[in-house]
Amino acid sequence: MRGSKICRKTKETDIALRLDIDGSGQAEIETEVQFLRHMLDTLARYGGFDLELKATGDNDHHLIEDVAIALGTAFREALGDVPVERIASAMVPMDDALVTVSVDIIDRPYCEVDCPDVLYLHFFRSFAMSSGITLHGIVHRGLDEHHIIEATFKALGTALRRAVVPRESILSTKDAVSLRRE
Ligand SMILES: [Mn+2]
Repeated sequence: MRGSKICRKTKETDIALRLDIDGSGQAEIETEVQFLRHMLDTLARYGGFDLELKATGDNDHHLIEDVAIALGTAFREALGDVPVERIASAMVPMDDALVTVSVDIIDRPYCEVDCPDVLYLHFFRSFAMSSGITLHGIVHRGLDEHHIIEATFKALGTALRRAVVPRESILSTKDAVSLRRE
């Protein structure tokens, strides 16, 4: 099992997180923001990750940002040095919304995601920066913000599930690219 545990406590937030990348999509999430719970549950389910999270914060911005940082850090640690498929995409429809997410699991943190909500845009950016992945998200169409954000989390989970599949050798024209900071 590729997994990791993170405890992250600041004056603003208190987060305990356990992530198993080779899980079965089970999430146990305790936090006061109902929509964040719903999105993390969606991410875990579509990603095939097992995720346990307890998080409190002094406001929604700090909570959502720090959960994303903890999750990204856990993701990076859980992957370790095992070569993976790296690049994957998923296009996900959800009622009126149609969203594509593409990821590259490589130490080139970048985030360009269309997101109608600034807090969840912050989530995606913080996740990309702390995990080190390249993350793009395109909203092809959509009317309902909830559907657009939820479709983006489904697409992110699906793309990550495809990208973390182990492979025999490292996919790169460079030599070994390690995700671990030495
Ligand atoms: Mn912030």
